[in-house]
Amino acid sequence: MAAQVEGQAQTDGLPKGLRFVPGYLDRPGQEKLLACIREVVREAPLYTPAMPRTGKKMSVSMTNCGPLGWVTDKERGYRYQAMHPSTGRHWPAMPAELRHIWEELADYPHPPEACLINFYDDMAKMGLHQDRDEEDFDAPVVSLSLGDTCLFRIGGLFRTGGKQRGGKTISFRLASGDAIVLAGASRLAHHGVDKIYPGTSTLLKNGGRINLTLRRVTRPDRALSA
Ligand code: MD3
Ligand code: FE
Repeated sequence: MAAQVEGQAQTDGLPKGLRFVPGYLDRPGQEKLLACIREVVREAPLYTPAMPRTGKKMSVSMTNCGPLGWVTDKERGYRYQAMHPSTGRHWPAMPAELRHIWEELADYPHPPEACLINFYDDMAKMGLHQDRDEEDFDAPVVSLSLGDTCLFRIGGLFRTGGKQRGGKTISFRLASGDAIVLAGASRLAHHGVDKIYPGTSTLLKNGGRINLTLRRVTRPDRALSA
């Protein structure tokens, strides 16, 4: 891990609870997962979400699989819902492959409820933000990267959130097949994607990057039945 962390201080500011697993999926594993994602996208097409209030479109396109999916629009803002916003259909089921990855990495006794699929073209980025639309922050978030490498940035722990964006951040590259597990203190850290490095992977024929985030949304004791 240290070898892939850029900058002077390789652990300073790195939130506790973040586990970086470079090369978690080998090439055949990446291809198998990509085939699952292609099937999901066929049923639940990628769309470009809009930011709350301003209605400004994100540069990343998205879809989901699993019982719940993360969405945003101008009127209703960030939330989880059971239906795709343009097709009005339920999200496709969580592929077994993804449930297995969660079991291997999450160290959490309940299954994931949402897999957000982000697609980045060469120009796309994601500003610093926290993931706090979930009810259950005790569950980790598990992220998998496919395709072109990106420059990922993460800050320290901001207990109350929102007010300390000036704090130190560290940046490192996420390449195809890399996994990150965000547990404990790192679960509420600010993070974002500053840029994509075009042409760094041959996995996606037309280039770009896919990020999958596996998430628990509801508290297990109040879980929706699937
Ligand atoms: C740190 N996605 O979908 S993945 C997101 O590469 C998101 O598409 C980025 O941020 C991407 O919300 C980053 C790594 C990641 C995911 C969730 C986190 C880092 C996180 C949740 C809390 C802290
Ligand atoms: Fe996020």
